[in-house]
Amino acid sequence: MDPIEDIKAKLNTPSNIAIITHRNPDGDAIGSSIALKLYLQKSAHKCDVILPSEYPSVFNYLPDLSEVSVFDLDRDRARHILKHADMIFCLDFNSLDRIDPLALEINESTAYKAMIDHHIDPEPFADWYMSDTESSSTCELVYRFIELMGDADQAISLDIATCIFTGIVTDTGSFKYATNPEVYRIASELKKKGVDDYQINDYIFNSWTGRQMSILGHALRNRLELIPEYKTGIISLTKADYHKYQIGRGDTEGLVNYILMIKGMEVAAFVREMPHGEIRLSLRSKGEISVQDLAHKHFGGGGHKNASGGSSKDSLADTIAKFKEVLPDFI
Ligand SMILES: [Mn+2]
Repeated sequence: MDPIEDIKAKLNTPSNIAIITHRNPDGDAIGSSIALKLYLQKSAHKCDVILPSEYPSVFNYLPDLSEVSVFDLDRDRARHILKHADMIFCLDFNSLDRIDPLALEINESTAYKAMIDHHIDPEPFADWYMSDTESSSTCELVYRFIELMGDADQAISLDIATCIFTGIVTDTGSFKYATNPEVYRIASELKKKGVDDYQINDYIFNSWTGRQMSILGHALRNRLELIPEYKTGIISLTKADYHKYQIGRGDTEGLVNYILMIKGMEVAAFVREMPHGEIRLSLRSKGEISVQDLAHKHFGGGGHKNASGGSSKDSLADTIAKFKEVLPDFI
């Protein structure tokens, strides 16, 4: 049977549906989750969105955001939703370590699990998959899912369109990367629905605080190292930086991308020593250079070819040294 017919059959009777996305949810994670919820609700399903951890306030404009359940803040409510769920949709992640403490609950649940995602190598924990690494975003896939269900034109409200557009804009950096012909077609359809693309871009990208700007200034002025022979730049932040600048969740979002704004740079690394001591890496690249392979092989990470991340148990200095050592193999 056509996979979409399977899920259509499952969705034929009103169900309790939990929609889960990854930890530290971004615009694609939140946008796709709420879009799917608003869509499924129209068919008399009872839907709840569960985020493993808190969301950035940048996305406060999204419809229905106040209704989401945050596992870190209210475990009882999230557990209650999962306990009564007949179906669980897993959006914008494909391995259970992306939702850590929630993974246990998912594993124990006997609900029918459906995954909609665009990352490589999905783990086989779901019953139904819509997985496409060529798609820009999970939001693009949710749009296509609604189309395949057969009622995109009627079902996609302005609220749903706003959610979907948000994920596309965030995962493509406003149509700068990871695009494909479909995503422009879908954006056009969403615009026809009345999406205020200017306003959404303004909310997402012109939302810096003065403190965040100071962190960026410090990082670029004092913590940027360029290695021209490898077309690579590294920004590193120490635990002391985190204390001095009171750096919190989301404050360093997008920092790594500044390196690629320097002409000739093709690899960007943002390496930081988190306040609790863990070393984390965010990696970006241009063209055929795969930072995903680098992160996968040496830093226990993954992601996409041009945008990936990982972590290290070594010190900050040793992690940077190791990165420089393995770098030439991937250039
Ligand atoms: Mn995504």
